Amino acid sequence: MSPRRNPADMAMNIVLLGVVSLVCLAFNGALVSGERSFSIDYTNNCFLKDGKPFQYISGSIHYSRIPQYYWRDRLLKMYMAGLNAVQVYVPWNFHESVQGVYSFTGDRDLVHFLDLANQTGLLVILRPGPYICAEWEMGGLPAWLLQKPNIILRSSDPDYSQAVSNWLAVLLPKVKPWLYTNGGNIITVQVENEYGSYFACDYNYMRQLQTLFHFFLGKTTVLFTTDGNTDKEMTCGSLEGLYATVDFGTDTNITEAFKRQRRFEPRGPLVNSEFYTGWLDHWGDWHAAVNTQNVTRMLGHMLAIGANVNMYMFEGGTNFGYWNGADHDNGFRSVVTSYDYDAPLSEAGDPTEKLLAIRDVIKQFRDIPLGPMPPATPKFAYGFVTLTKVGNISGLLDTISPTGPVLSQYPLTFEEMKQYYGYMLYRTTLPRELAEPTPLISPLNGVHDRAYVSVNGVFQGLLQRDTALVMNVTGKQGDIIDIIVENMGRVNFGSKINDYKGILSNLILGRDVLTDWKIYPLGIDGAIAAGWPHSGRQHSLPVPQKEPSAGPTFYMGTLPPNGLAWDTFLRLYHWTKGQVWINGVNLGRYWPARGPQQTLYVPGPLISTTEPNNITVLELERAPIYLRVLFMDRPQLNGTAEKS
Ligand code: 6GJ
Repeated sequence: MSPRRNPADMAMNIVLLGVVSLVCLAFNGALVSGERSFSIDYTNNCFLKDGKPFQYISGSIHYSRIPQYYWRDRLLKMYMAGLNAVQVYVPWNFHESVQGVYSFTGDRDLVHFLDLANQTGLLVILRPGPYICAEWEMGGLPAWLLQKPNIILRSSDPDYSQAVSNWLAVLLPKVKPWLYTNGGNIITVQVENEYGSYFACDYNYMRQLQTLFHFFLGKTTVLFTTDGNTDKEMTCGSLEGLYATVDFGTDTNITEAFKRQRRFEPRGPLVNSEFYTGWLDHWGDWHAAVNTQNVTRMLGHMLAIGANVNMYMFEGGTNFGYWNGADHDNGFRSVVTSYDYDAPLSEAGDPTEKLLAIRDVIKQFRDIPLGPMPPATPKFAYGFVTLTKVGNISGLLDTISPTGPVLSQYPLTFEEMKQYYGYMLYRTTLPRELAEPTPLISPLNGVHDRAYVSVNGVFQGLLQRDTALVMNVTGKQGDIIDIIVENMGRVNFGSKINDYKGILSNLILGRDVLTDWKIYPLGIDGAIAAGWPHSGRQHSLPVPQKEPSAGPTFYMGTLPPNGLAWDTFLRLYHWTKGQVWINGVNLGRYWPARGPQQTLYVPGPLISTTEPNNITVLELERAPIYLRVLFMDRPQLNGTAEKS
């Protein structure tokens, strides 16, 4: 039990910390000649921007979680809230999903995002990883790295190092012109991400990264690390030559945390790189929220002592498609589609009471822009749409698996199949008559992550990583058993980030090991982006089903145009779990049966004002009898979570 601290001592500590730091802010450094500079003043314990003391008040925003159309809107709201900087992750896998194929256009146009931030008057704290955590798929690392079975990620493993070097050789030259000293707005660059939280503690890896960052960005670039608020994390995560910063939320003692930073950086600015304004949700959690008063009280405290603060998150956004990550602490827990994070700007970019309260704090420390806070974007309740059944996955393989199956005696992983996201069909036949319910077992917990089991097209149940390793099957010898496996997002934190997906070890049915598999890659997104199932189909009138379909089944419908393309929120009342596409765009996963998220954010720009809007739903378990979905004008993220 640590001795209780005398409040007077604590107050004195805060005063001392503050005085030392405030000296810097009062210091009128000689203004260097007109050239731009950004550096650390180790004498006066602050950053210097163009030779003058600088304190950043920053917020995290992830361009990969916001449609490009809305980037300027969110950035302007952050600027009007009084921020002078934004902190930005670069997810490697978002730009190199396929090895050697790079994408920096549209919603991946990083340079455009940097330019918009610059135009908006915001500096940038760039965090290019290469690992970023962020509740993002595999912490931003591309899954194709796992093609080397024993790769040691986030280390000086030669294959990992080579891939990192190749990636940074593409990325860093793109951002170099945007460094503040080169006329851009990037003031500091983070190396790795909380490396001290990772088991490897490989200093050679960190030195390799330091060398690469200096090589591509220049040796005067201010490089830093961020680690959790413990000595162990700061020890393994920091490196000579990289400025060590700390992160902590409202449950932490500020003095203690910055004292810890001082143990690693005796001189230099105080920095909290991730001050948690909210928190994330996993499927099955109760919706997370962080008290606004606690946020504003601590923010005021840190700013008062001259600390530099980045609020994580300021605008969270959405894990569209399959981009959500997962944690593996008490078992596998997949992060929900919404990254609202209870942040000052909502998932849809709406200013919240928390933002206004934070702005009131910032006003005490710096002039904030004159003028009104831009309003929430308009929302519209487009109402109900009734869907019609298209068919189950097993019956649609000509369309969604045109290349046909790969034959293998034993199951292959997603990575071995070179399909990294979404769903995979594993098919074989029953080796014998199973008149009585017979256990289908994953003895080594090898189903990653969820498997939907059908026999001759009839859904019989599911297996689930860590929690459902056995289910019963009946059928006749030679019947076809289809197992559709869902990748629910790769672990993004800790030692289990090398998160292979699919059927990783043999399944046993009764006393037989199931073999002789036909493994179908499922190109669902490609088929839907190409217009399936709406193209070339008569829109049959929806007929209420006598029995709701069970098992992985596609449904389709259209939302008629009404001249408005406003944000909306899709509620799938009484549906179970699945995926939604609108006009070919994958909105992400829904799981109202587990919650807490009950609605999916639909950005207005996805909606056509003139053409029917194509809706495609893949329901994995059980659809309601009346195949209706509802477009609402408000989100519901805190639905009752079924505790299971
Ligand atoms: C940060 O560490 C991370 O750097 N963080 C979280 N970490 C989970 C730790 C569990 C013991 S949750 C929210 C943030 C982001 O993941 C951030 O990328």
